[in-house]
Amino acid sequence: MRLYDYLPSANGYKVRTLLKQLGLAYELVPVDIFAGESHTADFHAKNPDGRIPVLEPEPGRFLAESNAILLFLAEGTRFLPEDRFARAQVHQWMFFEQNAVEPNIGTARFWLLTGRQPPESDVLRNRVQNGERALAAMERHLGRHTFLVEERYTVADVCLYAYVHLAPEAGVDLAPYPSVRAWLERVKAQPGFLGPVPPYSANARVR
Ligand SMILES: N[C@@H](CCC(=O)N[C@@H](CS)C(=O)NCC(=O)O)C(=O)O
Repeated sequence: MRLYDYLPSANGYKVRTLLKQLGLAYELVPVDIFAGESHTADFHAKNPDGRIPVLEPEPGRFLAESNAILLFLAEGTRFLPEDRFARAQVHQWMFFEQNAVEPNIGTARFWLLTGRQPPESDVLRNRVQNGERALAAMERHLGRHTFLVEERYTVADVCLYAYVHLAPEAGVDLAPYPSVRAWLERVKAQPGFLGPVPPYSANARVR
């Protein structure tokens, strides 16, 4: 199994976390997305969208979209409930992540850390506000639950942890969300958790 990835990506981090927690061996193929390596004809044949992460579970078969990869890997394991409704709740949180968390906290972090937007810009502030709204939703839920689904650690927690724990790097303060902070600690304490997300490479910066 191969994973095409750029290590500072939190989308890739989700996948690498689950691979480690499942004890699955894989070959990491580094892709320098800031040198255009994800927009070659060869890479577009793996993911027409030209983004990492991409999993090659067997030679010549490619799967993109971090959450699709997570669900593929989690199938038949303790990370994905069998009950239909509980599975749908896992999907609910993973759709929420791609809709409300990643485009706001993830994009604000990317812009800030790579100099693509100044902290005071209106577009950045808008992403920060939407990120805060997402964290407020999680706070309401996690005030009553230990994990996102069924009071147990699932692939939804692996997924949401990736960008939520990086919120401060996006200019989003986690102080107003004590239940989210307590949940982050519970997730981080899971056996086999990965260390920190590596910093962006120098070629990611525009100024
Ligand atoms: N929704 C996708 C987003 C993937 C994504 O945005 N990947 C970024 C790195 S975090 C990338 O490869 N960017 C390169 C590009 O857009 O050219 C996922 O969850 O996998």
